[in-house]
Amino acid sequence: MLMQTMQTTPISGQKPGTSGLRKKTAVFRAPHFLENYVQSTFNGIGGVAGKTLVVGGDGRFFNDTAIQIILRMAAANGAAKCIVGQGGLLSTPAASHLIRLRQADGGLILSASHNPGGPDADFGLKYNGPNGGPAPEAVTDQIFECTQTIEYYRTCTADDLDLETIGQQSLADMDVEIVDPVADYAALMETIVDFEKIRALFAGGFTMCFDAMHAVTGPYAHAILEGILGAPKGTVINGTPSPDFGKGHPDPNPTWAKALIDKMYGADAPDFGAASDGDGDRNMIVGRGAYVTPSDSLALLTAHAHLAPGYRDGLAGVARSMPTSRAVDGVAESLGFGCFETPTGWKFFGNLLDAGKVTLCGEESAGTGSDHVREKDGLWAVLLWLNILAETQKSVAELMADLWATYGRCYYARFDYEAVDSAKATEMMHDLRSKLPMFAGASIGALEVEMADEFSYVDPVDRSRSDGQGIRVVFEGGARAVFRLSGTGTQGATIRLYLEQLETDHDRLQEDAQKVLANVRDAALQLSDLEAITGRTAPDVIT
Ligand code: G16
Repeated sequence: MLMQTMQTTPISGQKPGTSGLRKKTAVFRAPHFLENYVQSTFNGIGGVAGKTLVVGGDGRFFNDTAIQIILRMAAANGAAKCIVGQGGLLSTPAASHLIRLRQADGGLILSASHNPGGPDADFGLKYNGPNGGPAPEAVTDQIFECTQTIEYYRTCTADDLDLETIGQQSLADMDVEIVDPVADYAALMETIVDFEKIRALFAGGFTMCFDAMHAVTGPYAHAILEGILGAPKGTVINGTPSPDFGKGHPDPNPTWAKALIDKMYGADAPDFGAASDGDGDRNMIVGRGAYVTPSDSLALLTAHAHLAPGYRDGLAGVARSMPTSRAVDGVAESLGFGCFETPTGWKFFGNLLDAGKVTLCGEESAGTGSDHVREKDGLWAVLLWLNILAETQKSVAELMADLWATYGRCYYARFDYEAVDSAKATEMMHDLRSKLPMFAGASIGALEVEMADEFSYVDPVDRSRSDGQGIRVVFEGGARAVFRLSGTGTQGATIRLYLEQLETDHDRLQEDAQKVLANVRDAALQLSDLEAITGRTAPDVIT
């Protein structure tokens, strides 16, 4: 085996976004692109000599090839050991757990999350630190700096490793252990939720449909729901991971999981429906005729978490990203614990979780999680919901109606304008920013602006500061509009417009969300000039 030092030069466009580096697959496959980024990651974290890394991905096209490249580079950079999911598969939460369980020094997770996969679709890579969580900004900044000065990368000549056979192998002086991607994760879930109660629920005839969207949660859901918990065969649909996700878009929302939504709103709907995304960290929850927004799901889980063994002693606190609806705030206040507001990006929850300030966190982008790992966790959310359904013996619709009757309902929607010309999206945000001082007190249509600003965050643990984290306009009467540019898109810019309206009138808790949000939508479009500047008259996706 020959150790090689390959000359290279910096490649532009290697700045990590909200969650690692995401690009078109063809970009990642271009000469030196992946190698430059992997070496820069190793350099940015102070080298990997003597370290143990977890490596795995969501099984999308190029996953297997990229893993072999990473393993050769890790060996050539002197890593002591790589722990790899069988077949190169690890869901993002399972990878986070494995890093923590094995006290590894970090991990490389190959995924573009909910983005489609395939040679013409998307690929991604991110580094998670020893706490199992996505690298904080200080580390990703360091990695980016290394991408701009890189001169060479290290690799070696070696045959591809057999990723299918569980057990020990070696690559030069590095140990490689291939592990069952599901077993440790399933064992962790059993310590958190009441498997006995859920088993009894299924044994009593409770019905469910879990859509794995041809992505990584298939094997996890088959093993846990149909295997350990005894749900009938067929409960899990689209449960075999495929490199192009069955040519689908593995994003668990009403647009991309429409077949599941139709089933749940049709005759003979099961009691409970759920879906997860490409890498298994997102989730969608839907009851019979009752879609639950991610923000509401966070509030519901917060209100009832104590029913699960893992949270029996109560929660230390909760956290949500700024654009996530304020539904959980009321629950936290009434239960007497803190509610933190962070920028978008799971990495911002890491310090709060590590410091024991929060137990649960969540985001409007279909992510919920807890201190059991340092990533959001789709299947965990589904299992916690099942635990709550088993304990309360109520339907999803009943649980939501109770929650809204107690705390009011935060009607909520997110409008995504995708692949917008980047210059125009930047212009719109720039204009909006410059007009902010004029907004307070202004009347826009039926609404009056109470406060408008650009969100900045100072981490309460390490005092690091993050500016420019979204523009928010709060109106009198519980309405709010938030504008952000996505940090996960791979084509042009994606403008996200988040709309919210709190309703406490008990007679108005079952209205159509889009109708309730019409005033705040109109005000937001007027304030931002979004349609005139971008030329877009409608969002591509509403979730
Ligand atoms: C990632 C991050 C989330 C974030 C989401 C959307 O999720 O981990 O924290 O909310 O992207 O980010 P943006 O609005 O910038 O596109 P995932 O599931 O894509 O890894």
